Amino acid sequence: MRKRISKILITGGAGFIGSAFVRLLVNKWERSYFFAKNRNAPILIDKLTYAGDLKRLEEVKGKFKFYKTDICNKTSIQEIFEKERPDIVMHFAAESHVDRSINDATPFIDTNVKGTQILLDVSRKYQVNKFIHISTDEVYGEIPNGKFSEDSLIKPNSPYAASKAGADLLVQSYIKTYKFPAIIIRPSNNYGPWQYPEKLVPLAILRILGGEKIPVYGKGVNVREWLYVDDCVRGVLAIMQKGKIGEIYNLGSTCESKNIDTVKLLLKTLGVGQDRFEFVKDRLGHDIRYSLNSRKITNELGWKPMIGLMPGLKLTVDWSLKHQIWLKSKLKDINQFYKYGTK
Ligand code: NAD
Ligand code: TDX
Repeated sequence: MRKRISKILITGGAGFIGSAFVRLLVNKWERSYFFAKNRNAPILIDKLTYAGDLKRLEEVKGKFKFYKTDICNKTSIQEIFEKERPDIVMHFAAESHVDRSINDATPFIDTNVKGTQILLDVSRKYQVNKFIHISTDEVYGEIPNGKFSEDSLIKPNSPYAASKAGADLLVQSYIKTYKFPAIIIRPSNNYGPWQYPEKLVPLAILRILGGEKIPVYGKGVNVREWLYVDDCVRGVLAIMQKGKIGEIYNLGSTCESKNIDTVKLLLKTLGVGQDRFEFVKDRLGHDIRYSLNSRKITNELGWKPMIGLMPGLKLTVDWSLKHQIWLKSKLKDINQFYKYGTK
């Protein structure tokens, strides 16, 4: 008998990381005989907020099913589950930008906490086999020295991080209370093609392309662990396929860099002067450093990051130069959000 391929439902599939995961799935499985026979195309749910964009999925057009809906709309989510009966839920959908959460936490609580709870309830009702929750390293809070392991306490600082931590706690409560088959993944800072240019790396590139300077918060000493998005989604796929139910997996690159160094590397890659940045007012409550111990996924599942920071930034700059129209199409929204000229 021919093996049936799992039906995978992906929330936030039109977002930066979700779309990279969809492209990986489709490109990987397109080559598979079973995929072709069974036609189990991935099912995407996305509200298409300012951050969602189907252009990210043009190269796999026609190879997924798309529902434009809000994960907070329980009726709509139930209808989709009733119709599609997914085996696996990959939950990427979220409000994802720290600065926006500092301006207004409301959509963060709605989508990240309430939306996750609705998705958990509907997934439980329809007895999915696996629920993969995409969390973040930010739930642990900041760590001036050392590294967070999966056993570290969560101590989120920004409203964004608090909303993601709330979601993690809900997932863990469902695992314990209902033996719900979930796994939590905590990736570090992602960057790469199709990232919305509100985040440091694409924003910096956009500013340089516009002849402006890169705004660096505070003194630029905050450290982030940079993970190229293709490495991230390979890790997510490995966890989806082989991860242990009920577990948490950190997903980091070990590529730590101070913001000022990251910006200088970018300036070098872009081939412009090293002075094309300016220090601006610091982010409120700015976490000084994130750093993950990701030995568990490497030891248990054999995943390792393959793209270092220099080559990753080079790939990102090359992609950005070819996709300037897309990046610049977000300029109005970015300027409206940041309001003042140089940000
Ligand atoms: P993103 O902002 O690029 O994409 C989020 C997607 O979710 C968008 O397509 C948006 O339209 C959709 N969405 C938002 N609210 C929704 C709702 N209520 N209903 C349905 N869809 C909705 O985010 P991203 O960078 O791709 O992040 C994906 C996930 O990974 C998030 O859960 C985020 O917290 C997590 N994460 C991101 C990073 C990073 O560096 N970008 C790092 C660690 C973890
Ligand atoms: O203009 C800027 N200047 C600047 O100095 C921006 C946008 C950021 N920064 C700094 C703040 C951070 O220290 O750069 C660092 C990275 O900032 P972001 O790109 O906003 O990411 P961060 O706040 O670290 O959060 C990211 O990683 C964890 C993602 O946005 C989250 O979704 C993810 O969970």
